[in-house]
Amino acid sequence: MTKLAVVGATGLVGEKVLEVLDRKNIQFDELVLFSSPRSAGKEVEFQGKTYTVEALTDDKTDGQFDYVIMSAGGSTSEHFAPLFEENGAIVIDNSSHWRMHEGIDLIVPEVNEPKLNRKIIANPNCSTIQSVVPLKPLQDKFGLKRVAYTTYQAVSGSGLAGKEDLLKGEQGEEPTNYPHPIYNNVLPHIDSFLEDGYTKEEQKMIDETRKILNDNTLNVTATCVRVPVQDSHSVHMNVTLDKEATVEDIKKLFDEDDRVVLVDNVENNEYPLAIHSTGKDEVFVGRIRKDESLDNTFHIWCTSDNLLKGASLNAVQVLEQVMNLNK
Ligand code: 11C
Repeated sequence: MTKLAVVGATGLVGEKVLEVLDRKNIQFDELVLFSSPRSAGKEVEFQGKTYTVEALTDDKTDGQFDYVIMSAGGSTSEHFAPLFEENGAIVIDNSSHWRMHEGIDLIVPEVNEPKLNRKIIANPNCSTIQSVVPLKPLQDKFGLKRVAYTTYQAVSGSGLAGKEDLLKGEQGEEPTNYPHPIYNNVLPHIDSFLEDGYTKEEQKMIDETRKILNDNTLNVTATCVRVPVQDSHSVHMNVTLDKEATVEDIKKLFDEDDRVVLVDNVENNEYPLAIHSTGKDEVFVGRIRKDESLDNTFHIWCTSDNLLKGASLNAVQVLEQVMNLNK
C-alpha cells in the first residue's frame, strides 16, 4: 500500500505535478492533497475522483505517507519537510530551502542519483535543471572547466503573481509583483540581491550546478534575467571544456544522447524556442558555436518548460527514481 501526499496542490507547480502523475501513470494506492489554509476546501479532480484539499498542519504529517511532493515555498518546506521525514516519508521538495544543506540530495535523474542519507530530496531551481542536463554529457566526454550562464526566464517562474504582472502591463496597469513593469521590458533581476551584487537566483545556479555535477571547483558564473514570456526558460551557456572538441563533436554528442533534443539547422532558421518548448518534457539545445575569444569554448542555447522539466516533471521523475530504488 503506497500513500502519496502533494503539498501545494492548487499552485501552478502543484497542478502540474498532478498532471504529470496522471500522464506518467505513477502507481500509488492513496493520495492526499494539501494546501495553504487559504486554498483549503477547494475540490480537485484527479483520475476521475474528486479530492478536497486540506490545510497542512503538524498533526497531519503523521499520516503514514510513503512519499510527499512539496511545492509550497521555502518556509513551509523548512517547517514541514522534517516532520514528514521523522514520520517515515521520503520528501521531494521543490523549494530552495534544503538544496544546499549537507546530506540533502539535489537531484536531476538524468544526471545523478539520491544517496538518501536524509529522506528529504531537493528538486533544483528550474534554470539549473535544464542547464545541467546538457552539461552532464559534456562533462562525461570532454570535462568541464567553466560555465557562464545568461538566462531569459519566463514570468511563470514567479508563479501566478508573475503571470498577473505581465497581464497587468498589457492592460496598462502598474506591476504588483516585480519592482518594474515586465511588459515590454527585460529585468536583470530575479529574486533578491546579495551583498556582492549577485541575485539569489544567480547564486543558486552557481551553487546548484557544482553540487549536481559533483564538482566543487567548477568555475561557474550567472546573470539571470526575467523576460516577458509566459512559459519556458531560455538559457545561454558559454562552456569551456577540458579536452579538445569541435562543434561537430558536440552536435554529434547531443544528437546521440536521449537526454537532450538537438535543434540546430540555422540555414532553415531552426533553433530551440520557448514557444516550442512549452508543454513539452524535453530539454532542447542548439546554436552550438565555437567561442573564438577563448580556448576550447562553445556557445550553447537551451530551452525547456520551466513548470515541467524545471519543476513538476523533474519532481515526479525523482519520485519514480526513488520508487525504483525502494523496489
Ligand atoms: C524563477 N527560477 O524563474 C525561479 C523560480 O529556486 O525554485 C524557482 C525558484 C526556485 O523565478
